[in-house]
Amino acid sequence: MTASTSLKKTLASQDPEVFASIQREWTREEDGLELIASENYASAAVMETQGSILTNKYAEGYPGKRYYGGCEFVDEVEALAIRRVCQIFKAEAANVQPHSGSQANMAVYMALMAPGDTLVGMNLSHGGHLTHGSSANFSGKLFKGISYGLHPETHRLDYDQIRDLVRKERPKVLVAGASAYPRIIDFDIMGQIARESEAHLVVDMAHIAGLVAAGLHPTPIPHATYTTSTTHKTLRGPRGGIILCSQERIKAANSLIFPGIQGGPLMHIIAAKAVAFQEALTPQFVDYQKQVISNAKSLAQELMELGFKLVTDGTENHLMLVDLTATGDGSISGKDAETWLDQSGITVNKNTIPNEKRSPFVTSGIRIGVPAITTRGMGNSEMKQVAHWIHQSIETRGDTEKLKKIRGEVREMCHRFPLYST
Ligand code: DSN
Repeated sequence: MTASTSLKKTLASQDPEVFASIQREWTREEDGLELIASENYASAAVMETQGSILTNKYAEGYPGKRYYGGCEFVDEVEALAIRRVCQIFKAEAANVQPHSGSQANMAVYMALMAPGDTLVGMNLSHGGHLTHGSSANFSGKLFKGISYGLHPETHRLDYDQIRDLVRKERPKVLVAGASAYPRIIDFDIMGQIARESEAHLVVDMAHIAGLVAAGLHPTPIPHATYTTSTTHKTLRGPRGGIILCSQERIKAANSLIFPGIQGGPLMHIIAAKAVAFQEALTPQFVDYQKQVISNAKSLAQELMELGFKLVTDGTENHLMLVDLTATGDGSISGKDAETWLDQSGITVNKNTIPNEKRSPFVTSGIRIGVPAITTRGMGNSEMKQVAHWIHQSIETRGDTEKLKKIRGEVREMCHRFPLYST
């Protein structure tokens, strides 16, 4: 038995409590429909790398320029990760050390702004992200966060309104990107709007990075001063962040990540990013992303045929937003739907919708994404079934017996699509 195989067998005997929680989570993921738009199933190779011996190594600095000895092998994996991610996105330079998307955003903001400078980003309640200038987040505390919303009728980005706002506020940074927007974002126009007002465009492509990698969503790279992303959503890698930019801009980003805001890089995660990036360079990955878009369209279509109202009446990416104010008498909240669906083995998150009247803890919508169920092999015909289960679960209005019955059917279908075959 090698050292690495014997390591795998130690947890159950050494720490049965943690082991049991992991087993329960395994069963939950295996038995249920994971429809959280930001989640996915990393490959076995990615997970194996995350659990590797590289977790032991301190490597503050960058390949070839570390503050510790013994970095020759972690240098190799970090250089591989950088090379592969630049190849995927046709970027000149990359930093693969951000522990998260949030830290990637913090670094690029600090590279471009001083405290108190103005940042314009998408309103959180319209589908933006906390790190795009929310007052609850560092981005709205260190900087003056001003937000743009969606067009009040079309619920799409209103580029004229964004241009007017940027002209008026003269921000240092305009942020494009969203965590709950079902349509293509025009990065070309966003770049023009930023440049016209001498602002920098920062694109946070965390949600759509996999689609961009596959050439199925327009790339932000030529338009943005910095592009950031997480690596675990549609990109399907380990949990973490990246920054992409030109050669000219990488020095500032590097020194903001380390020593600016982070200490030692997570070398086991960086190695796992390299593994995921290699996966993203395969034709199978492009096929997967095509299926993600196709599944999202099928699910959206079926939900609409069942009478649900979707924000913007459809989707062009991996997610959709159900506006529950148009369901029945409008009394069902996002929180109700999330709870009932959970009891059916269908995991979604409650989500604010444009012109939201309820609190973010209750909301009037749910966000549904298909990256995870597409990874496990489900296709267009399964999407129709999923739509019916969502409809039936909400129709039960919380009847536990009916929800239990749906849960059994969901489990049965999930077992036909095992998560990991080994
Ligand atoms: N929490 C992520 C999401 O669900 O969209 C964004 O960081």
